[in-house]
Amino acid sequence: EDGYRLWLRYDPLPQTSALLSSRQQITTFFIQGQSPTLAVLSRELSTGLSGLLNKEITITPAAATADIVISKSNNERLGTEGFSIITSTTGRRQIRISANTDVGLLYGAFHFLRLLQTGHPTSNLNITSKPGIRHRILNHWDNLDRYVERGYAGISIFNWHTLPGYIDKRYIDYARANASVGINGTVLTNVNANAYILTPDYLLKVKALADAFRPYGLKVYLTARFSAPMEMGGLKTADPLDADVKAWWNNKAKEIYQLIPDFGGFLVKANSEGQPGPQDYQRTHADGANMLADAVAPYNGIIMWRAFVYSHETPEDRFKQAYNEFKPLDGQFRKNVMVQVKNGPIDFQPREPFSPLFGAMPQTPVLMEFQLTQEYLGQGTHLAYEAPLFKEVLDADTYAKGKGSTVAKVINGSLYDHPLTGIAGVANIGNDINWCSHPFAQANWYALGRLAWNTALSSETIAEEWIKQTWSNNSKVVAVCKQMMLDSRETLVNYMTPLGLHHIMGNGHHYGPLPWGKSLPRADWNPVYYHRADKAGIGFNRTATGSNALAQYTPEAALLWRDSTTCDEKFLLWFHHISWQRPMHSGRSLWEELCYKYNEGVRGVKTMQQQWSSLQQYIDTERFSQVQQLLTIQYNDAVWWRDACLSYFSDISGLAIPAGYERPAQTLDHYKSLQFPYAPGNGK
Ligand code: BDP
Repeated sequence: EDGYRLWLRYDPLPQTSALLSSRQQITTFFIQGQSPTLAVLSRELSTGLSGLLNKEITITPAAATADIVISKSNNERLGTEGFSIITSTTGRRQIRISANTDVGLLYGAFHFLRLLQTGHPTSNLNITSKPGIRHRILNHWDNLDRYVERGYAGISIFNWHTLPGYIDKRYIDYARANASVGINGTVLTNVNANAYILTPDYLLKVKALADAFRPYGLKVYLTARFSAPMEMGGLKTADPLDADVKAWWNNKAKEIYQLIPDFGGFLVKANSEGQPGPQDYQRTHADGANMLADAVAPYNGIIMWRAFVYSHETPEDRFKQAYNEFKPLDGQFRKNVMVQVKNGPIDFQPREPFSPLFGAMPQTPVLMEFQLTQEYLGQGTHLAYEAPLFKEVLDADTYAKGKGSTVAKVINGSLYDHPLTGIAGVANIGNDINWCSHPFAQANWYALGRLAWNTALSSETIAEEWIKQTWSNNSKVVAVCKQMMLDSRETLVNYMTPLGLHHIMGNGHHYGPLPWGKSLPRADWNPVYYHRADKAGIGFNRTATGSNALAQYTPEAALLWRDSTTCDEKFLLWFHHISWQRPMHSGRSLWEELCYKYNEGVRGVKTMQQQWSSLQQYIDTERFSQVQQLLTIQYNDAVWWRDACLSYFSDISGLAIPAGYERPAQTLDHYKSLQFPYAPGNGK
C-alpha cells in the first residue's frame, strides 16, 4: 500500500448491514448512451463496485432489469454539472443516477462510489447536488524543466519531454482523482511563467494533455507571460494597448483554440516579484487583463488575473498593496476576467485574516486562491490539514452588504450576483509514488475539491470522508485520524506563529524559524519587519495609529480587530503592537501566553504521535511507518521552532521563560547559526 491509489482504493468493504444490503441489491448497471466520458464512467463503476462489494458487477444493455440506471435528464435545477441519485421503489428497486450532461453523470457516479465507500446505506437515497462554484481549479507551479516551485513531492507529473507521444498512466489517474472531487480545471504551468509554453511544439503537448483530460471534465489552462510577444514574437513592446501586441495575442489565442477548442484561458501574474506586466508601459492591470480577455473571448475563454502584487518601490505596508492597486480598478474589467486573490493579505501564512479585497470589488468576480502545497506550513514533512484554514476564511464575514456577507458568498457569486465564479488551489502534487509526499497531504487536495463544490461542508465531514476512503472505515481509525487532522492546523500555528505572528520563517525557502532575520534587501522580506519586537512589546500596529491597514475592511469587519483589548487573540499581533506585560484573556501576560502557546504546539505534536501509534494494528505497515517517521521530524521541528523563537524573543524582551516550561537545549547563537542547505529552494 504505497498511497498511489489516493482515496479511490475500492478495497472490499467491511461486512456491515449497510454493505450487505447494497451487496444484495447491486449486480448490474445500465448506462444510456455512449461517449468518452460515459466510457470512463462505466470503467470506474465496474472497478469501483466490483472492488467495494467484492463481487462481479456487470453492465447490462437493459435498463428495466438493471440495479443502477445512469441516464440523462432534463432537469434545470441540476445545471451543467449537477446530478441526482435516487433509490426508486416504484416497480423494481433501482438506483437512478441522472444529470443533464455526461460529466454530471460522472460526478454522480463518483459520489455514489463515495457513499458506498464511506459506509452509507444505498437503499433509500434521495440526493440532488450541484457545484456552488463554476471554476474549480488546480494551479500547478510547475516549470517546463519539471522543477516545481514550492513543490515538495518530487518533480512535475507533466513530462514535456515524452509528450505528446506518450500518455503516462499518471495523467489519467490524475484526471480521475480530480473528477472524483469535482475539480474541473487545471493550470499546467507556473505563475512565474515561461513564454515557451506558447510555442507550437509545446502547444501540441498541451493538446495531448487536454485530450487525455477531456473525458474527465478537466479543462486545461496556461499561464501567460506578459512579455511573450517580445520574447517569442520579436515585437519591440508588450504594451497592451499596442495594435501589434493585441494582434499577436489574438493570433496566439486562435492558434491555441484550433488545437484545443475547450481551452480554459490564461492565469497571469503581472508586475509582481519581477514579472513583466502592463505597468511596465504605464498601463493598468485592467488594461493588461482586458487585452488578453479580448483575445480569448471569441472562444469563451477566461482570464484569471492575480492580485498578488506588491511594488518594488513603495515603502507602504505590504498588507495594503493589493487592495490599493485593485480596488480602484473595480468596474474596469471585461466580463470574462476574474481577479484572483490569495486568501490573506500577505502570503499563505499558517493564519491570516481574510484579504480585504473580498467584498471590496462588487463589480468584479473575485476568485479565491488557496495554497495546498505547504510552503509555510512545514512543506512535505508536517501534518497540517488545511480545511479548517480554508473554512476560517470562507466563513469570515466581510459585512460588505451587511451581516452575513461571508467570503464564501463573495466567491460563489451570490453576494453580488456574478455568474462567473472560481476557486483555485496551488497544487501539492508531484511524481512521488503517493503524489503529495506526506500521506496526509492528499487530504488537502481532496478538501479543495469538496469545498469548491460545496463551501458549506464542514472540515469534520470532509476529513471523515477522506479518512474512510484513504485509511479505513474502522471507527477507531476514523475517530483518531479525524481528531489529529482537526487539531493539526492550530497545533502548527502554535509552534510556528501563535497569537497573530506571521512571516518569521527562513529566508527564501520558508522552512524553519528565523525570527531574527533582517538581512534581505527589502524590508518586507524580513521577519523583523513583520513581528516588530522590541524591548517594550511585539506586533505590527495596523490600526489608525500605525499603517491603518484596518481601514481597508468595512467598519463592522474591522471592529473584530480594531481594539486590542477585544481583538480575537488569534489575530492580535497581526494588528497591534502589544506590551509584553499586557494581560491576556487567560490571565497570563502576553509574554507568558507566547511561551504557553509555543509549548502547546510542541505538546500537540506529541499528542499526534501518540494518537498515531495507537493505530498501528489497523494501518498497513508501509503507510504507518511513513507517517510515524514524518511525525518524528515534525516533533523535532516543533521543538526547534519553540526554542529558537522563545530564545530570541526572550533576548529581545529581557524576560526569562517562566518556570515550569522546558528550557531551550541550546543558546540563541546556536539557533542563529543553523544552516539549512537541504531545504527546497524557491525556484526563481
Ligand atoms: C509566494 C512564493 C513564490 C510565488 C509567489 C506567488 O514564495 O514562490 O511565486 O508567492 O504567489 O508565496 O506568485
